[in-house]
Amino acid sequence: MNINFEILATDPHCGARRGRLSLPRGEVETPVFMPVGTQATVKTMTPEELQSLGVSIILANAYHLYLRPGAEIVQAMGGLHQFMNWDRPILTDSGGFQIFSLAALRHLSDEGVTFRSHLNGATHFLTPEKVIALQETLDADILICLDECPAYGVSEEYVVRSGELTWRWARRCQQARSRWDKPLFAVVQGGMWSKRRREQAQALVAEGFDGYAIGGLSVGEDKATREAMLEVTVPELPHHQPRYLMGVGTPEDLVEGVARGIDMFDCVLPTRNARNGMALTRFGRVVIKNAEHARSSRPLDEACGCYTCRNYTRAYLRHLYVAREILAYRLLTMHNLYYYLELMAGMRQSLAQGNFQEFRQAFYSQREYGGA
Ligand code: PRF
Ligand code: ZN
Repeated sequence: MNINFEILATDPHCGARRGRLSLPRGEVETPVFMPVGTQATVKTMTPEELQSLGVSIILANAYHLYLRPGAEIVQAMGGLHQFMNWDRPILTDSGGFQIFSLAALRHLSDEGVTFRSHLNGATHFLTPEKVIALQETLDADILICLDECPAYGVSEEYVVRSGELTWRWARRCQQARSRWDKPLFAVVQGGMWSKRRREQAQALVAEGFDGYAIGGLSVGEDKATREAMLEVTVPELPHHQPRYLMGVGTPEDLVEGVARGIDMFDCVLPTRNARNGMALTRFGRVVIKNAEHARSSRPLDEACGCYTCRNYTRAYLRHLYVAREILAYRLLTMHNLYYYLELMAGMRQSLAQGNFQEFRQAFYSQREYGGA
């Protein structure tokens, strides 16, 4: 398929660009943050709440839905969108990463990967062909190739052989597609070796995918290494196609990723941290259980327009969190997602107006001098 991705503006001082991805289920303005809905739910949020936050696309995970409830059940319920009552686009990750991070007793062969379910220990065998069929059965809007994400710190030799496997699997994913109307992204691996990143990107680009994901980052490396890997990988990718940085990250990672030419992001950080009592704000992190908030009549952030900040004090949020009330997780998730979406919207606006560098500077000075 020829993916419908339009570049609307670029920044002359860095790789940042503003774009629009048009999919049958809706338009996605980029750069975009995709909230993580691993198990066909963005934890604690209803689809209506996500829509009111301005979420245009979410992520789901083929591996998790394959294990539970099973793709046949989702299909019988009318597909993933009808099942979860979300009618906007969904990108499904292949599960490549989860198999390597969650499943027990993995065995890799050229043919595919055998592993034990992290839920009940049952043995499963997944191939590139099965993973594509799975994502088509779920009726996802963007599909991701099966890849191997090498652990941080493995040898260069391992990364080379693993990268060749990821490339062969990507080719098989490409051939296995029966629904050509669905964009398929390949995953660039290559560990922390610039040369291997470049080679892997070139080899995958030669096969002609609809977009490119950058995997194997935020696995233990420092920020400078992560940024260096982006700087060598992105220039190898076609300008006119979307680039997706998988599972990365912090607000700084989003700003620095955009500056290096990334269009799409996902990360559990805003939703997971919310459930751990951490709010992310323009000024930095707020640990809501801290005693300093016990009598605070301030919201998390005075200037935040989210439902939580418009209606609740830190004292109340702290009380709910300490008492383990479910509302605490909901209210903090709502704030964190609002903050991430606002940050992306701010970057898109600054790119459209030609002042992304000023936006980037303001982002850092707020964090330095703001104080939470
Ligand atoms: N591969 C896949 N999904 C992923 C990753 C990867 O390397 C990562 C690494 N940060 C997150 N999600 N398929
Ligand atoms: Zn807020």
